[in-house]
Amino acid sequence: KWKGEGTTQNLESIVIGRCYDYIRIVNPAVGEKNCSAIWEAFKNAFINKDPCNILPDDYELFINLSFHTIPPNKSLFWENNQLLVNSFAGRGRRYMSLADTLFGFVADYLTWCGQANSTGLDYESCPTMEECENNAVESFWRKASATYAQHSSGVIHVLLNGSVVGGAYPEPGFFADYEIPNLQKDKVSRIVIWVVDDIEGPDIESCGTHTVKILENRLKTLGYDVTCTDNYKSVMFLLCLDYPDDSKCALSSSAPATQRGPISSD
Ligand code: ENP
Repeated sequence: KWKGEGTTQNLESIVIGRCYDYIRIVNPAVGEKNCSAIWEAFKNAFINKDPCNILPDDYELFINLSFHTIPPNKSLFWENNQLLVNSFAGRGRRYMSLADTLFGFVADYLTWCGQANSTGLDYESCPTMEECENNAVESFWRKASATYAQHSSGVIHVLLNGSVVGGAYPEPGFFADYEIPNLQKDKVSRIVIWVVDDIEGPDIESCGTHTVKILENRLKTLGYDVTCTDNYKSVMFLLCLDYPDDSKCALSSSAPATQRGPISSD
């Protein structure tokens, strides 16, 4: 009856399995967590309720049970480049995006919803944002985003896509609406913005232009120390893995000489 995809099959096994994978293998530093209680709290946020009347705070217990601290200088916010962020973050090894925290990890790429007057999940269809914004998935990410931003500290990183038409910094968007407002000014030392174009994509936005300029101005007005870099090299190297022959991926021919530096006397 809804326009969106239904609940992911085997949701319970996936959430509980991902929880154990996270606490035992991906990031044991978070310590002991009760994965079955985390699943129950997750499910109780939306089962037996009108699927269009789920609020972020319905996930409060889920967040309390799955919460852990986020290492300083490791937060990575983003828009419009989920796959790139997944590999760049390296499951928390390089950066810890929301999907690399336990509370984001268990839900990443999944769909879920319940139904009024039934304790069952709806595997046929779930409401889209157009049908109602207070749906189970949207409210989950609103709560998770706000929590993630509140607990981010040190140098904050933001990876934006300079090749998208709708704006590298979309408004409305999770970063604009739930993350920036929840950053704790006294815990954040600096905000580093990276605007990276797709290798074969157009260069629509850059630091200092269009929506990136709007973002830079907003953050500066809020009192943050902001820097912005176009086509940050580390991210480019990762993208270039799939386009080794593209001209944007050529390693500069002067590089070896530069690296060798001045002729040494020994
Ligand atoms: P999209 O639309 O590119 O990608 C949405 C996909 O990313 C969904 O599969 C979603 O899982 C998963 N996902 C991972 N983290 C988030 C998330 N954090 N979030 C919403 N979906 C997330 O991404 P969006 O909607 O623009 O969100 C980007 C936001 O993520 C940025 O604000 C960034 O800073 C933040 P599922 O379960 O829905 O399939 C917050 C909102 O980390």
